[in-house]
Amino acid sequence: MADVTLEALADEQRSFPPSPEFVANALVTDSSMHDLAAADPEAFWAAQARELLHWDRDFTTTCEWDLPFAKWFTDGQLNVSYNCLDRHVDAGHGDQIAFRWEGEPGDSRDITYAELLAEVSRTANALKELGVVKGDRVAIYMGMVLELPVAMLACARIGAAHSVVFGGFTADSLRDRINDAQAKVLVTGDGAWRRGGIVELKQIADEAMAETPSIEHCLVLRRTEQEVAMQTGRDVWWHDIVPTQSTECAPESMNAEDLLFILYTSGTTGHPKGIMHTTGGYLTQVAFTFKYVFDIHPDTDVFWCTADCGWVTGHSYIVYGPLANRATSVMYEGTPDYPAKDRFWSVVEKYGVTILYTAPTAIRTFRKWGSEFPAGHDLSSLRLLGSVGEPINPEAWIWYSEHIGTNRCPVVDTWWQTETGAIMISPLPGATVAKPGSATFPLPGIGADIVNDDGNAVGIPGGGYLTLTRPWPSMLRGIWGDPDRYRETYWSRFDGRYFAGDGAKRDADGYFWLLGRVDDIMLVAGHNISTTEVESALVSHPAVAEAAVVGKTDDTTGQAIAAFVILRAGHDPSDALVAELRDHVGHAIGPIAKPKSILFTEDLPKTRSGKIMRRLLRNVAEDEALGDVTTLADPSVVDGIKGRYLTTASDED
Ligand code: 6R9
Repeated sequence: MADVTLEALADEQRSFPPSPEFVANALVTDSSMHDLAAADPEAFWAAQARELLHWDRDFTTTCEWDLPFAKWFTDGQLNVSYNCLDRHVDAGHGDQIAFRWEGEPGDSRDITYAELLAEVSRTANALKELGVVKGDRVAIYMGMVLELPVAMLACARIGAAHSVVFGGFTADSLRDRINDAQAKVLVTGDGAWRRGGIVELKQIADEAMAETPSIEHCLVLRRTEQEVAMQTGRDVWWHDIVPTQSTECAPESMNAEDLLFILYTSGTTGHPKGIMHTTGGYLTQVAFTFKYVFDIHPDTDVFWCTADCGWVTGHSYIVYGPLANRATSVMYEGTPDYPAKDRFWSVVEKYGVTILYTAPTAIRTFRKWGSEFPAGHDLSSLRLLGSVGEPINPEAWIWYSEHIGTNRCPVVDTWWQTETGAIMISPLPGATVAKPGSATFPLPGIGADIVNDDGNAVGIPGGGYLTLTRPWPSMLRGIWGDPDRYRETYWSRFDGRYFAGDGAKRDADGYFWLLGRVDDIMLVAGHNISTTEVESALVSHPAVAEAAVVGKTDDTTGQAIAAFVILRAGHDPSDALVAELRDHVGHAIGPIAKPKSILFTEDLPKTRSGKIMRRLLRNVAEDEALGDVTTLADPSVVDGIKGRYLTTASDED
């Protein structure tokens, strides 16, 4: 990969060391943990596994590596729900609040560790009554209600694997996921609140269940209270079967390599991949990263991860990481703009949130709406901020740090994937000097490297493909039912290395910068140009809230850059602004990176987890059919852009 954009950002880099106030109470303040792990990564993980978790039976082997299949702590035994609940209650923390739940309509509920344990045990007994046994799969299709983590933990308690399907997916998506996993029970709700309206979960589930022969029962939670159809013999109300169960349910002692869950990720093509995560290694790395990346002090912190439990971020940092560490977390049911654009900040203020973990798409949207929304609330409880899901543009990082963190809070930009299970590249907030836009360094015990097309390490500085060089405890154990696809997708591109699909570079100081999916990287006049860097250059202009760029076929340069730009409040589209933005990018990166066309738009096509879908913009730019749009959050967005692109996009020069 040519390094045309590599030096460009160098003089814009600013360094943010953690403040002395933060360092004074931080768990990690120097490089000793990195050094310890580097000396013997396996011994390091074995020590973490024993320190952070309770094992019913200790393990004698740490890692068995039969490339591409890894096993961790194989002969150890443990139960995930015991580690998340019972041991804290047994240690006298039963009255500590596990979740401070905020409903979208404004209702709320606190649940203590003791209450959560009781609720999980009752639900586990109810699942047993519905015929679920160890080794079965249970599909969960719910909104962000407390019963969603309860259902996940209930599965873990009895040794059934869960497959959570995001509550915004269609009946077809739900049906395909149920059938692929052969789930026996579906847990859902009557409906879910979304911006004051109801998502008809049960109705959608009924449509899906018309073609899912493996489903024997459907457990239905009442939340939105509209009429729903209940099929006799198959469908059971939660309130009829759960509350009457015993609160005693012995946790099943599981082997470390037993399946904990399947989570489907769409990938770029074809049918979704059921990513498999197992018990001991997953919980070890999730507990470790939650503790040290978020510098958790369980007696005083209030942690809030704004993701949905339908994504891996929700699995690892709403449910398993926080509970394994006996944290108190906020869980919020709704969207950031309901009933008003300050909802997040009112939640932070109401619960005294100390650590906030959200996504760049949200941060860019807040920046677009304007700083008056956070400014109207007391955010002084915050002490640490996190970002996940996409590269965070330096400008968005700085806005987050200034307007949400009021220049006091470190920002941790955390790189990881559904497949990695837990955070892989991230600052340790009390020890790492941050640079806005860089995820900084691999965590202790993680091996990451950047290679070129031939698979050779590119050195420092240098750019190319991000790879992982050795197995890690929470790595995916495969794709459900498809070992060949597992090998082919992740382990065939570079010999002996895991290929993440992301481009990356290291600057002269060795900091990692994620450059976007390699499928999106543009080839202009023989130079590889990363989408992330051009988008970040656009976002660094004061008029720009958000930008997406794609390569479009061009007679002279092979590909030319087509940009789609959302303006910040108070700025209007004009030809003069197009020229100004092109110059701005040329100045920031180099003339070769200037977008050939710029289209102003109100919205961009995004996945339901907020990632920009550049593939669809590429189709628009090339005037091609759109292809698969099932993972799109709002399909009308692309049609809108398409109509305007074909009539107004002016190819300059
Ligand atoms: C956790 C999650 C994974 C892909 C990943 C990368 C992008 C996530 C990022 C980031 C740059 C970060 N990504 N975090 N890119 N910086 N801090 O998002 O999992 O939904 O599987 O997506 O997201 O492209 O490969 P998942």
